[in-house]
Amino acid sequence: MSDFEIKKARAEELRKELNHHIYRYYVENENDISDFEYDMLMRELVNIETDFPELIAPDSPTHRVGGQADGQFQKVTHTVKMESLQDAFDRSEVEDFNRRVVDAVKNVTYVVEPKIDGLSVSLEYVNGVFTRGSTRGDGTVGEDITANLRTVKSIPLRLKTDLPFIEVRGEVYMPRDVFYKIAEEQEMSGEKVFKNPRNAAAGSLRQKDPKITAKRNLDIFVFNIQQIEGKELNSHYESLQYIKELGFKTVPFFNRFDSIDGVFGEIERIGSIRYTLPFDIDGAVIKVDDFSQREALGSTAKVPRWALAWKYPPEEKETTLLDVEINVGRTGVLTPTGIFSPVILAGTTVSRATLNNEDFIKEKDIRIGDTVIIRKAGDIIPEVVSVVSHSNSSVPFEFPKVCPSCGAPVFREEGEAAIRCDNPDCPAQLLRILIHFCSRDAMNIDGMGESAVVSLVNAGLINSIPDIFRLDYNAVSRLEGFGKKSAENLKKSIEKAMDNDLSKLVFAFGIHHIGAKNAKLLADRFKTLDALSCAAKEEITAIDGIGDIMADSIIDYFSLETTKFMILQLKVLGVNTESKEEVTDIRFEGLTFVVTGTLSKYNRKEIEALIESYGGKASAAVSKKTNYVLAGEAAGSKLRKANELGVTVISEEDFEKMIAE
Ligand code: 0OX
Repeated sequence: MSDFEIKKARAEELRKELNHHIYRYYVENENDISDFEYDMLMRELVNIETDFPELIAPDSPTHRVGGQADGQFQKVTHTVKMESLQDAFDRSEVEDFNRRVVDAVKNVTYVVEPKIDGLSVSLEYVNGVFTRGSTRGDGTVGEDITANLRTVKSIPLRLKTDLPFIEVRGEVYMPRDVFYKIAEEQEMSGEKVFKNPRNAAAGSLRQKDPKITAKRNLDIFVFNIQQIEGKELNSHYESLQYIKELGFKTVPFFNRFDSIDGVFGEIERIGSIRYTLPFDIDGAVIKVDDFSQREALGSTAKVPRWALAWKYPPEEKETTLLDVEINVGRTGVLTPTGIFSPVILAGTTVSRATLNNEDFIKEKDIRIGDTVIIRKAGDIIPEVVSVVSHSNSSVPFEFPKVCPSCGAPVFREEGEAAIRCDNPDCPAQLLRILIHFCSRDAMNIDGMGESAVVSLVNAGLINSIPDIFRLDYNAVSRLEGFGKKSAENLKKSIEKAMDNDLSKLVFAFGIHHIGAKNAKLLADRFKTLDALSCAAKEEITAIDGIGDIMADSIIDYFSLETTKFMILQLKVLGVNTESKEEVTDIRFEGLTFVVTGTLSKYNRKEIEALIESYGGKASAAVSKKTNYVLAGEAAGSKLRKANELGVTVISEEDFEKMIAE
């Protein structure tokens, strides 16, 4: 045997072995080898694939860490529609559904399974190998997210049986503990925080770079066979058992009932364990089991007549309002938070909920000592639903007349629900201002998330915006939770932020009514902070999109002595206060390129990025709409198609001339 043949055989052996361990661990929750042994096997396979890239098979577990970014998601037309479900919110709707079913078919058996709150995807396998994964999209057309789905460890890359073809459907989700961990990390680093596990799963699956998806620890439950060749199945229950045999992780439980009372019992049972599950479910799905009965029932234009989704109402609990805490936000708004006797709600202990504003408290007549009903909106954010009873001694809640942080009088502007403190030196506002200043959409200072800012302010190292740019990094490195390395990294990110474009700085100031988009308009128009800070109202309102209220707010902000002093310090410290006019060359705007074959100077990612940097679109498929096919060495079918359709074919050299012109 040649060296290549030996390596080929070994790579196959390693693939099988690693895929088996991945299945044991991620599907069956069993662990047969140590992490070290696993890493050694994986390293051996990576080495072989690096030496012989032609040995990289579609079912190689090396795809699990995320391959090259594809740039964009291709459209996928689903041969079998990915139908949605009819929802039911009360008992009578389930009874109506059952009546319609039993009127049409005899001796019905239902399968009831939990409804996973994630994202529906389709997985296709040709001869047992995972070939394509796509989103549901609108049910008919979704997007190809194969590279991202390969990183989901419980999705088998090769099935246990080499069926000619199978397409299954499942729900990709993020386990709740993973979501809380990622949300905490996002909060720490000042990034935008995912709202709930479902959004987190959606955001992770839509990543352009599969390496990021790979880090998100997504999981899947498979619940349907969309198409199959090479196997006869007669019922849903049978097919769920079969897909389990193929190596998929099926919905965690599915039970059969031959009466609607049995179905109601199961709905209740699932409801009672709902919050003990480590993932979110938003209902239970009731499905007719027998495939021939399903066929007789058929589908409407939108949903199958043989299935129904029972939706659980949000869990509500009674508790006592112990206190109302008033927090002062970045713009000086006082927000009331209710402090309650702790209760477990949707799986976590809740003891705080926002009371929104003065009007909300008045409308519901919420008083300290009240017995209230609370729930979690979208199963995440706690809110007060209603007051059950006032305590004997209770009095209506009075909103404070002075700021709880600085003691300055607070006021409520006409037409606004918010009560504000407008003392620019208010310490509570300072904290919020600093957090906003450093946040991602503002100055984007890595390592200066909320908790870092709080630590630095509490340690007395930062008392104003300019203090950020004169931080004593030795002192930072001695603070708990920082250390030398983090202090060095922080220094680098702050130095980088000093060079930010003016628009970021203007947004970072947190001027009332000025969002990121308006900050950009202002920076583009005035070019320097000096020009903006002494602009006349008419000059400001002359900008399309900026009205009177915003202009007044800008003028008020820049006329404050504290603002003037801050700008002076920022300039002395070397913070950029000018607009960096980016000269963007968009010579390829409106043009679509398809790259095929091997180029001598660029890999696929680099050439596509180059096309896009000039405003062009890099597409994977040749069509009549393609403007240029950039063909390299050994170009194949795409080049043929371009010639057939009469699309202009250019060489790498032609392309370089186009950008050099
Ligand atoms: C779920 C889930 C979603 C199959 C045919 C109609 C709807 N989110 O857990 N959908 C379905 O069924 C599809 N089952 C589920 N368990």
